[in-house]
Amino acid sequence: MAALARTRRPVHEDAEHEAFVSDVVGGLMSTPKRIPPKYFYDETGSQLFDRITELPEYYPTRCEMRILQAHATDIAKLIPKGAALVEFGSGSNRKARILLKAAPALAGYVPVDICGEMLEQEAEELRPDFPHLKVLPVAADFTQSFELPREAKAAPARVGFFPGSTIGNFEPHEAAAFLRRAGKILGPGARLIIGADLIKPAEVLNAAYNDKAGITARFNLNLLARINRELGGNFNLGGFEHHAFYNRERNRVEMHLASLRRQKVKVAGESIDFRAGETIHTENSYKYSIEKLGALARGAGWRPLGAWTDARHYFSIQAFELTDEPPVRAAG
Ligand code: SAH
Ligand code: AVI
Repeated sequence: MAALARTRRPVHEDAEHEAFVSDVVGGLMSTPKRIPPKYFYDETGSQLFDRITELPEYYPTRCEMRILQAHATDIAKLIPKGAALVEFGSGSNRKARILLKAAPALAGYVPVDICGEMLEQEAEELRPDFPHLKVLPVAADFTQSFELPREAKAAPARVGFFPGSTIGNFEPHEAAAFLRRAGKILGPGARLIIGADLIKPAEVLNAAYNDKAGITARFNLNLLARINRELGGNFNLGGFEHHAFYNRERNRVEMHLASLRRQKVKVAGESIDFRAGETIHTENSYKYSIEKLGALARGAGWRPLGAWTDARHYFSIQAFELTDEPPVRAAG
């Protein structure tokens, strides 16, 4: 009995596993085949993403860090005294560190991430550098509602931070739903600071998602390795290839895994057929204009407070405050 209890997953992990099975099997049985990008981020995927951020071709991280450093004082003025900073998709925390230094009156920091391993490790590293700050990590999926820790709810206000252009990995209607949900989670008086990648020449975008060292390809293919490990899949990683390209009509970079031949793959006991050249669509990375993101946020109940960009207009940081009016509901 004791041995059985040790090998069983806790109830919330059972639910996460069931969702992973149904999203992957459902997605692979759809036409076109697709898998949500949130499943990239197991421990290996998170480490590969960190390597992507260091690549010469992947400009977004460097651009955003520079904008944050250059405008930290102005951005920090928008953070109320005693507030809690809630970072959605915190990863390595390194951008939050810039805000935490610039806004010493922050009382708490709530990094939220789907990758529990990375979350705990990064929180441990942050605590000694900010001894007066309450660091309250939350392992959660921000595509759904979740509870903030009691101490963060008790703070006089909460400021959301959503850097990295992770908002671009949503479809625009999902981004609007996220913004409405963030308003509910953060509550009255909330502010929100978003980092969003901007529309730019296709060559720059194509290079950023097709790095010469092949790290983005490994990040993409790791999804299949994760499915093999966690869902009893038998993907042959050599039978698939990383495809990424800028789709100009839709202002998004698309990532796919293309089957190099006709093949059959088993996942969670289901058999999936691939035609030669057929792809699994694994990620969209939408590129915005400041106006377009502003309009999306307004429709979701947020009023623009300011926007900052770099000299080349490659990336933007935009700040919003929650309005009292109920957000405009999407039709349907
Ligand atoms: N904020 C960091 C990391 C961005 S990468 C930066 O700007 O560099 C995207 C991060 O969001 C990863 O850490 C990933 O684990 C997390 N993430 C992706 N989808 C998520 C989801 N649905 N819920 C919670 N975290 C998610
Ligand atoms: C996390 N997200 C915003 C990254 C992006 O650029 O869309 C993930 C990524 N995919 C490929 N490279 C980086």
